[in-house]
Amino acid sequence: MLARYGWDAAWEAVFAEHRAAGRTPGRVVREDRGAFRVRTPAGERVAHLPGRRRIEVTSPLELPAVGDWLALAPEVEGTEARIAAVLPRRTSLVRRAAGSDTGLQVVAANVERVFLVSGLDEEFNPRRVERMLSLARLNGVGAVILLNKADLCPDPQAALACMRELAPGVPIVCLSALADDCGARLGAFLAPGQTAVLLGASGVGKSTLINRLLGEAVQVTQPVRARDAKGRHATTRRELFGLPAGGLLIDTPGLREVGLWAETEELQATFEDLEALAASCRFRDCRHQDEPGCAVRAAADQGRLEPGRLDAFLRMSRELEELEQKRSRAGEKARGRELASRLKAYRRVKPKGH
Ligand SMILES: Nc1nc2c(ncn2[C@@H]2O[C@H](COP(=O)(O)OP(=O)(O)OP(=O)(O)O)[C@@H](O)[C@H]2O)c(=O)[nH]1
Ligand SMILES: [Mg+2]
Ligand SMILES: [Zn+2]
Repeated sequence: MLARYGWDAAWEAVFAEHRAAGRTPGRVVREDRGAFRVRTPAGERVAHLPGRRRIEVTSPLELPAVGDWLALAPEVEGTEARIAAVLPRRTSLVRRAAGSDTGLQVVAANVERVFLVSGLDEEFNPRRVERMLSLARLNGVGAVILLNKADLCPDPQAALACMRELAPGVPIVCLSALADDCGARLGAFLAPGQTAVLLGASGVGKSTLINRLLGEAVQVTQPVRARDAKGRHATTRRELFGLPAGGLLIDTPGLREVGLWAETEELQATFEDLEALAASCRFRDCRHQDEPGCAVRAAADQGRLEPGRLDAFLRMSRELEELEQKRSRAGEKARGRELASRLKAYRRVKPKGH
């Protein structure tokens, strides 16, 4: 019954001690003002965190998020379920919360894949896609680029070509959520029991896509502004849906900004082409800004590296550096490191078949 929601033998093994204690597994499908809607073998339940003393929470990252598997305490007749524990995440998509310097947020837990959605009706913003792509990579979650609203674009092939260049090796799907058979186009990325999350600006068509895949209008959608094709933030909370075809898909509110969060070394790893060039820089710790003998800058000057890519890298390094400074200033460096190692630990536990 829970297999429908992604439960498997590996989860059962992790759950053994909870099973022995009489607890029930359940998956968070939605957060509701401090309470959680959880899918359990007995159907959907509302679950609450117990008093602070029962679960030690030192960071928002430890709170349940949509996609998490929980251990629920044995039910007392007539009461709502109580959350006893959050099972260790296989993956999590963590970002810096909008408008916050250091606050982190789990966008989705235990996802195999993230769809980075853009609308081809708005001005094409490759940098935004690049940032979302970095976010996915930094979190160790496989990305698929989804170019939606192909029906509104005079030349979808050009957009597709540009994207291919920007993101070599990343699968790209170009479609119209309104006109195309979305199940057929996305089925390969939504295998039964696997979970994916939709990420993108407001108005790009995330909820429209969910409704098409569900076969009914469950999610509210809203037309974009005629003036600039900006969305109106129709979706206000994250929610996980079981699709009729067997996959699981999480709808999210439109991103206002893509908050990166990572260690600098990890950022470098997401720019592999840059890293290869950097091996020839004179200084091992070259930051490719104004150091002499910088092979990266030389490549950009000679047109062997797209200047926009170097700019994006430098911008993100700066952002991460500032973030790191703020964290240490607030005396939170140690905690940041601890979180970083925990994030790495999550990533080490890869889902089976990946
Ligand atoms: N022409 C066209 N319109 C689309 C397509 N996909 C979505 N739309 C329209 O775009 C508007 C915004 O779609 P939503 O699904 O609400 O967008 P969203 O990404 O969920 O936006 P937020 O919930 O605000 O983050 C709606 O009017 C949809 O009908 C498409 O493929 N083609
Ligand atoms: Mg929406
Ligand atoms: Zn350099």
